[in-house]
Amino acid sequence: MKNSTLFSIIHTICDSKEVKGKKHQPFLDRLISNGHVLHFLLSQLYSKKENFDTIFSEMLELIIDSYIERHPSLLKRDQEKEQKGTWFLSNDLVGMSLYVDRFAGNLSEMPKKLDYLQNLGVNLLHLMPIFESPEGASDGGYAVSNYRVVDKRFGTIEDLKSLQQSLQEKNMYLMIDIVLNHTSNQHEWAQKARQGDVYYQDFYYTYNDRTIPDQMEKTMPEVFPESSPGSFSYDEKMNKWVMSVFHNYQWDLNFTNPQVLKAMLDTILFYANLGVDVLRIDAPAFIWKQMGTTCQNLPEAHIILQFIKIAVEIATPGMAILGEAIVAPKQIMEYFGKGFFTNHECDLAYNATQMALQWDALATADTRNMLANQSVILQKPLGSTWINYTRCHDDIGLGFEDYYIEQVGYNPYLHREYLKNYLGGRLITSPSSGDLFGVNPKTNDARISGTLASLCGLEKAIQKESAKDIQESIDKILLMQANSILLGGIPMLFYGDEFGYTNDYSYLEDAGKSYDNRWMHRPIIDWKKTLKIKQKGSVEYQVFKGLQNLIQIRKSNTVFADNNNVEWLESHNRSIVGFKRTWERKQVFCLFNYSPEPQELTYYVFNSVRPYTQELYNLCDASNIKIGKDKEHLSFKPYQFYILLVEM
Ligand code: OTU
Repeated sequence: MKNSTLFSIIHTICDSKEVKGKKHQPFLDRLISNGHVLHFLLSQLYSKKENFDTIFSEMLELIIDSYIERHPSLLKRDQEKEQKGTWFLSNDLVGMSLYVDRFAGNLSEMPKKLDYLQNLGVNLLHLMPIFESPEGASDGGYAVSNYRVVDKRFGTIEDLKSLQQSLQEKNMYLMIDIVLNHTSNQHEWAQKARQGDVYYQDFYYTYNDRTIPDQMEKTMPEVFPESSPGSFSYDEKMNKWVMSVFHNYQWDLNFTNPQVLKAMLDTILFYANLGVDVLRIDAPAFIWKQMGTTCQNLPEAHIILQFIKIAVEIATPGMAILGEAIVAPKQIMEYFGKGFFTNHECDLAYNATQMALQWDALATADTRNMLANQSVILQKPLGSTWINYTRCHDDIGLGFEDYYIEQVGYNPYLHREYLKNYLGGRLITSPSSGDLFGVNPKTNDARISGTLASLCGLEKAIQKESAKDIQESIDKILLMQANSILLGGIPMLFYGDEFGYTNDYSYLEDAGKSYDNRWMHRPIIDWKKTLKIKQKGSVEYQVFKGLQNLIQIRKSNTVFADNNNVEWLESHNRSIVGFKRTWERKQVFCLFNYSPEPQELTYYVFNSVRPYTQELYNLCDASNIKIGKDKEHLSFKPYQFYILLVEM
């Protein structure tokens, strides 16, 4: 498209909507300078469509309308974020994911819980899906039947708006999901498709017989092999097969249809105008399908994400995008955008590789696999960041590469078997009480369910009434949290973990949940139990206080902001892993002992700072440690960690 043509389209739409003059100049600059990029991205997807020009104009209109609708207070917030530089890299951010109903009852109760969260240090709130979803099975809200109506279980859109207000007043941030890949089969589009409406059948992938589904299933991995085998379901009413990669009630949206992208972009910008600060794009790896492939991580999926990102940058620039791509390590990296689109795809991604590797280290007392994988993880571009976490609402997948397992001398098959047995509750000698999830006998694949505390041994320790084991599990919980809180990126806690909730087996009584053991680690909070965080010496007190202290340390040292300033260390002890973070005139050594035994680390690790100091300041307990001779050792208790500051 010629410049003149593009600019004239943009000016015509803007003029007709009174978007002109000085007041709108920053927006117009963003629109004009990104117009070609939008056009280029969209044309890669749909240029062969007859009505491509109309589609492009409609997308522009949507972007302009969303800007017009943006509330002045949000425009101001956009500006403030812009002035902060890249606001989400800050060491001040700490998040928590929670289910509104299971944590607080409903949305109108949430503002009352903000003091509790702030006291812990949390200032970014991730609400698990709250938009309308069917009453029975709904995959915890990830089967959306209406993207604009808050489910009555949680309250109303007004409740959501007033929660956003309260957050904004307290300088806190809001994160919600857009479930982009699929809708519930109860969504209006699906309902119309089932009634035979061809227009809406084209919103999904529908087939008259099994010919194409059979061919496609040959290369598509199964996501939920136990509860929803295969990737297609038969719908009796429609008398057609429909693609349903996740559960059979979650129908995959057909993004080869530009109307689908338009409708989803519209929703995304609607969420942005609710004041959402971070938008979690659910399952982005799956949004484009092609025969003969795994239907994951395809180039077009990245194009869609880039298109969304550029649209958001123009219309509602304060909203950051988090891509929930839980895929192979190298593939996760691609979601930050490549080449021209570096830092213009997803601003944030889950550090799923690191998360799984911490569990690997905990189960084996061997950190070499974690260390080996850093060469990939450290490729993250400067300007994007990680969500670091030990647990979330999903299972733990052992998605790291076999290559590195071999490199450190293990047999990948046996190594994974061991991890599944140890963490998944199949080994009597293991302190962990988790369970296997998504067991696939065809591929021998399985993931792991269980809360942080139960996987760290607290559940079994309490059953055994062993004070020693209880203490050890608390140490493990804090070790795991410390590792992910101090690494570059935003730490995302999972509700309940902040005071050591063990597995909740009540889901087994609920037919809408019993088929999915991920519910064991999605507890219903008993607020009487949270009072125990004030009882000195209690498990809850120790876990909460320990976490609060770690968060405080992160927040009060800018060295923990994500400036790609992480350097992993050679510890010469396979149980101890550590990294050094450097910023301005400060260096912090973070060192973690993943072993149940005491360990030693030679002072050699600190050689680089000897010219500046003979002492290290331990931020964990405000003590000083003298740097000994090379041949002397710094001692670690089982599962102990150090956070050692040096000023230069
Ligand atoms: C996401 O999950 C959600 O986090 C899950 O809770 C949903 O069930 C799912 O999407 C469907 O909406 O797609 O890219 O083991 O790790 O399904 C990763 C399952 C996803 C999850 C995986 C994940």
